[in-house]
Amino acid sequence: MSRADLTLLPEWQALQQHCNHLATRHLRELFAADPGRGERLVAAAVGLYFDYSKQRVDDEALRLLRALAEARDLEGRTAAMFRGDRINSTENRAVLHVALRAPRDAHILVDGHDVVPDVHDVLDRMAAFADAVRSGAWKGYTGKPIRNVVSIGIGGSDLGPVMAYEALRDYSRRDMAFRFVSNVDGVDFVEAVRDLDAAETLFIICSKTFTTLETLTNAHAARAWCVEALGSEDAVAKHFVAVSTAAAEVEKFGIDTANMFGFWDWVGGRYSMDSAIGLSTMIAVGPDNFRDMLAGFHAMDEHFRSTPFDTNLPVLMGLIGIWNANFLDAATVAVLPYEQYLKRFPAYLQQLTMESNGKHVTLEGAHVDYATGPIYWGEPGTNGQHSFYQLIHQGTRLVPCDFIGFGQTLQPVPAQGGGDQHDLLIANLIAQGEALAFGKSAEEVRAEGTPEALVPHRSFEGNRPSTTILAERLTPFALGSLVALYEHSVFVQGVIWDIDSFDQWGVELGKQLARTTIAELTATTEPKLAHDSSTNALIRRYRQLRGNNA
Ligand code: G6Q
Repeated sequence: MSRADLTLLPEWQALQQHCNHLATRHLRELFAADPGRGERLVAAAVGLYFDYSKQRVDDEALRLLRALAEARDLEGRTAAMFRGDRINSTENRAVLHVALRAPRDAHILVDGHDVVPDVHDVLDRMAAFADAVRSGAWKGYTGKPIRNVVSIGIGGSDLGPVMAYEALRDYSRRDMAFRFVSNVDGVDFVEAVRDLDAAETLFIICSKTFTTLETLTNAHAARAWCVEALGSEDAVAKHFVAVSTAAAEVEKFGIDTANMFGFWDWVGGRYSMDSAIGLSTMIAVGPDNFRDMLAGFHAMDEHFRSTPFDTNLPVLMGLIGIWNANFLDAATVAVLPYEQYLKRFPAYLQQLTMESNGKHVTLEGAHVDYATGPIYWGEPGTNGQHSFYQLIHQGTRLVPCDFIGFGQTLQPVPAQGGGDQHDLLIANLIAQGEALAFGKSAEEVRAEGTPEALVPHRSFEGNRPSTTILAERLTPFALGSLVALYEHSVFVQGVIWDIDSFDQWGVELGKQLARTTIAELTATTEPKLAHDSSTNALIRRYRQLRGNNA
């Protein structure tokens, strides 16, 4: 049987049947029938407590999901990834972000070459450079130490560093400014540098290919800004470093490859925050904290590759995602960190999950006849509670939620009336999961004395699934383990769906399309347009608005 025939697998069909049966049972019933459910349907590893008891699964659903994973050879595919096989088949590449956090004494071979020493060479060079910048030993062109770091990159070369910097801000050098520029909208660059002294500013140009339009455009703007402020081209050597796999392109731009930190084609952009792409993170938090983060990633890698499916966090998360997306027909997942430092985590996960699993053909190129990657979105709690939670509680769509919280805050603030503001935060997290699962029946609403006309409006059906992830404290280690949890859960789902989670042809398309249009927008004489009528009209309208034809 071809791997494309997912929905014909007996395990899939058994899941479908079981789902039809389970659909009639409310989470209230599942909890009532099994008083220990809340302590049984949990798993803990690498400092993360993972409560999936409020998902609409039972033991049989979980057993069938594990059987499905076995039928799709999840174990074999995982081994192939860790072994360095070229599992990114459409790009003919190995997928080895796990090598980025492998300890020094590990051995991981790509085409017979052990990549672990290469990884540690770069990490050591990054650490030496980060220390030099942090200590002031690295001087700018005029002899001043660096106080501002501006990381320029986009997509996978931006979202990870931004997220990690925000997440680990409490561990960062507060006497330095860290800024991130990604958008080709000049506003992004101008606002990032407007109050900075070029003599104290280091630009890190992050681009795997070093050909990305946005990044190169912003890098050129940065270079012009720096050279103008410091009065010499020679300043570039002291104020620009590059992170890339493309040494020739870096040189072409004018950055000495001695100031380049490399990585490899077996690191996908969205899986690269723990490679040299994380140089800004390392300068912000220091090499020791960066290594703690890598240790968190690695601990989750080891847990993932060696733990039986029934207690394996990424496997559970991935399989529950399959259940929700394919059997309960949920089109989205809301990621709701009750931790302000994780405010960019949902944006980061959007790329990780949607660029990886937003695919409609199998590895063999057949069109899938099942849903693949759901839409990920979210905001930190409690902010979201005052906006979109309404739809999650009482709307007509099923929105499975991931709640993420920590036992200890990094910023204790005594709350009026006792406790800490953090207790209020986590009380909200726990209460939301409870309300989503159990709802509030019409009888309960009536019993509160609600007028009959309002009872339907104030009732909550409940039965809305969520997972709650708790950890002790947001440390670099915890961040690494959390990111790796999602990375591997994405992989698990890609294996079940039989898609290439590591290519991104949709992004490549965007990289090409604008190149033709830009010439038409900026031509000094009216261009001959051969697009569809809407595109032609938009180009003409923009040219008018811009004043080209004036
Ligand atoms: C990530 C994607 C994409 C990529 C950016 C930037 O997996 O491939 O988001 O990271 O397009 O690419 P460069 O790093 O090559 O500039």
